[in-house]
Amino acid sequence: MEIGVVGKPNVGKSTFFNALTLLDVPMAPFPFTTIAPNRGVAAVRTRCPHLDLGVPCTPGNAACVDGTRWVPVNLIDVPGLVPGAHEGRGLGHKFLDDLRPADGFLQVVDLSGATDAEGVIGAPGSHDPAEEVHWLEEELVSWASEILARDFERQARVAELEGKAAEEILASRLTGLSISLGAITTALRATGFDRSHPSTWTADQRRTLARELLRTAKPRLVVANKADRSTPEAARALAESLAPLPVVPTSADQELTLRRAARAGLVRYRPGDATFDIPDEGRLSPAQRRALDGIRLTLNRWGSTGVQSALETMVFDRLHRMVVYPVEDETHWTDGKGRVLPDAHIVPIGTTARQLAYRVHTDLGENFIRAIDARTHRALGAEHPLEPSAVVRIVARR
Ligand SMILES: Nc1nc2c(ncn2[C@@H]2O[C@H](COP(=O)(O)OP(=O)(O)OP(=O)(O)O)[C@@H](O)[C@H]2O)c(=O)[nH]1
Ligand SMILES: [Mg+2]
Repeated sequence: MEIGVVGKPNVGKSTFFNALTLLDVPMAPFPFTTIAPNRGVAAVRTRCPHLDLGVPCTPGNAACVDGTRWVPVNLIDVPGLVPGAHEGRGLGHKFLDDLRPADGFLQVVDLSGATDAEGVIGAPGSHDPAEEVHWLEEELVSWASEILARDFERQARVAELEGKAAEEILASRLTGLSISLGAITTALRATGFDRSHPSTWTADQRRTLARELLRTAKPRLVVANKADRSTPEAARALAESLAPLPVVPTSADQELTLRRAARAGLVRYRPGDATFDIPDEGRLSPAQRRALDGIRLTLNRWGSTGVQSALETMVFDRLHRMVVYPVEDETHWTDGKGRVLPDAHIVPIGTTARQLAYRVHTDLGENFIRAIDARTHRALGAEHPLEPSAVVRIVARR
């Protein structure tokens, strides 16, 4: 799974990305600091099932800290997008194409309203962050419409002659865009267009379809950043004007400071926490102390820096994902080497036992006999949808 961090220049995308990945990509108070996409690994939290088993786990892909599993999620930080990006403005065309594999978009905006459409900093409140959410959606729709449009009519006519459904043509046009056939069907139904004659669709209709496809297959969440320079009232007003799009206020800069300070042993802080503590005040410089005082104000006012919760809201609420744990031994919850709960997989809610088998290994999927729920020891058929946090043994023909 991959999530794109998008937005206009200078709103704090790279800071947000660095806070979540603890990488060191360049950040600076001017537009177009990022000129090529950055890829990194963030993590979402979930309660580790080893707490139910009563035996410590031996995590492989996802660290376990005090009973919380940190399950990896890929992030892409792209350069700032400006109005006209889909026509190639500010190299926008290339950056949009870098977002093809993304399953969803976190759009970072400057909640304090100090950043204009080109990323130039002005007075707080001089720009309405809702505006860029609207124009960025139009850029994304234009970009997706163009992908649909290329050679569409000719291909659609050929497909009609061969008796293929519109879904098939769309799926072939959209390969590499991480849009499932299910999402295509849903989007197409929502438009009500004539599915047997796609060659008759107008450019306007294709745009409507592109909009529907993005809505279905690429969920968005608005990260209202620089909250430390704004107010909860401003966040509420933005959320109201953008509803039903979810808005999560953040202070990426402060989350990054906290994570770095925690890594250096200067504070005790777990990402997402509402507080931190300082084991040894004497180790802090006056500047560090001032920064931490400022962060405390944010935490008191907003509950957390919001960064971890923005990512988790995206993964669990917007992308409807859950975490499941395949094991080879349903009694001890171990793999073949005796490791307890070694792997955590993020999968769509509703994933069936056989689908999980395929994810673990194609052979397991093809030779699937049944699965066993390690909590209840009940057998699960191929089409049985798994529960969040399920621990499952897959039984396959050898
Ligand atoms: N006050 C405040 N400043 C922030 C916050 N997050 C980022 N900044 C500052 O905003 C400026 C831009 O940050 P970047 O992370 O480089 O922004 P970007 O969106 O990646 O910018 P481009 O790559 O140029 O598009 C830097 O000076 C950051 O320190 C925040 O939460 N609060
Ligand atoms: Mg950047």
